[in-house]
Amino acid sequence: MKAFPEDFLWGAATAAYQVEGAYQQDGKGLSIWDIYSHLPGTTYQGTNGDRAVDHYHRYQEDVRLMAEMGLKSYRFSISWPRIYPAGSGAVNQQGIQFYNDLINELLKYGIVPVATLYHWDLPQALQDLGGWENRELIEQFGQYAKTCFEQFGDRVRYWLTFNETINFIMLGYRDGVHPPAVKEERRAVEVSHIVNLAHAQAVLEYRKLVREKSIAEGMIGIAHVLLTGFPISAAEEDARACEWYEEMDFQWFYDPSLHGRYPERLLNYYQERWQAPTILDGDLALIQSAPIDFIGINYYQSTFLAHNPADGVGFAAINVSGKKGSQQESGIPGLFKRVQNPKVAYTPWDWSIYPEGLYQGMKRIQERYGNIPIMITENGLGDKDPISPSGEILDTPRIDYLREHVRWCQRAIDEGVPLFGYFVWSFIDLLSWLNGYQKQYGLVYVDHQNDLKRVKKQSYDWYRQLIQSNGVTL
Ligand code: BGP
Repeated sequence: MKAFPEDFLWGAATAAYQVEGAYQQDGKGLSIWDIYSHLPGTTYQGTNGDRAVDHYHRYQEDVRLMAEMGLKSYRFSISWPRIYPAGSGAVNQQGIQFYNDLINELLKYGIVPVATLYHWDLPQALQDLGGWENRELIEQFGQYAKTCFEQFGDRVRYWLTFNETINFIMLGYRDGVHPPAVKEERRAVEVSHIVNLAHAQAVLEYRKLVREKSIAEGMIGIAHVLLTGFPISAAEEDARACEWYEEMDFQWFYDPSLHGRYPERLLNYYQERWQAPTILDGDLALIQSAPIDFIGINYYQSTFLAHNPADGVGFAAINVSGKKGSQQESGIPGLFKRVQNPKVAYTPWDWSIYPEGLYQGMKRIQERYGNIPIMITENGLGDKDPISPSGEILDTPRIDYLREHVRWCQRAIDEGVPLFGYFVWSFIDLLSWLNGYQKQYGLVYVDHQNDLKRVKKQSYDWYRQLIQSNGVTL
């Protein structure tokens, strides 16, 4: 294969709650996940991030492993309650210190830091004030973002405001399986608007600091899920179902970030059905005033859609027995339903393996939003990796998965898609929100029976070679 662009960012990603641990250490406040995961029956076998993989204490070893792999970039998230234990007010200097140390360690090896401000761990203190349903969070998030830009913006040049707004909103407020465990779609729709305003506020804070030359100019964006939709058949009614799905799961989240508005048909649908979201004077102007520099996309799977009669299926209950987001038989009566595609392979968690969907999704982004630079902020395979008698972690299915997706990336670049980075989810085996430690994504294995010892997987070596050859070994 031919080489990728010279400065292509080959990376890997994690998120604070899933790796750090030290959940009550050095002044950190509690997050909604610290509370929620301790409630009975919320996560797989009661697993939580109290200790996670102890990255907080082992970050130097982890960064060394990244450097040895030749990683060009590392995406991590900043824990809001580590910076502001009470959500706002006093800054926790030890929290600042930790991220300063991590960033400096990365830079020591020439690894480019990419920081996400919100990967779902809201300070519990802010949840107690109503969480994302309270408009005060727009200001609070802006303030938290500003603090991060001021503290780290001299060294961090790539920023993501939010990770996957669709997931923490829909799983948290519609399906009730993430905190705050609400099951009211109307409230999910309200929250999606408030979160868009908070995102815009953070982008404006960033622009202001850059304008004032308080920090160097970098790029700011948001990471959205890409769940490319395909009609299951050539039937007209399945195509219409797919259009509705794309509006709900794709455009509703991407349009405000990239067009500064909501898709009209769906906005009318929500207004009629839920009288939501409540859009106040000035809201849309705020969203419009904050264009982003790049879009982050998290791609794992595609979705196949079929027509759903008015008395059809509702949302699938997402359980904690190990399967999150099983695509079968969930949907909206009258609009669409998700179905399994018999021609496509599925992971043990029923996620479709469809590398072409990544390419098609990027083409759709380009078609709808023009040449916005794209960073693939997550892509990876959740699996149970066997271990050989000699202790080797056998994860060739992960290598196959990654290779095929990277191939489609190359084709997209060849055809003019402005893709500039690719981040494997995840750098290391970490806590899967609802699935504990049994659903592995990492290039590095963590032995929970042996003091969290790190072991390189086959995929670690494969990725190292890929990076070294800049894609040529494909
Ligand atoms: C994304 C999240 C990640 C990660 C990944 C895998 O939605 O941004 O944090 O968890 O999905 O999901 P899971 O662990 O549920 O398999």
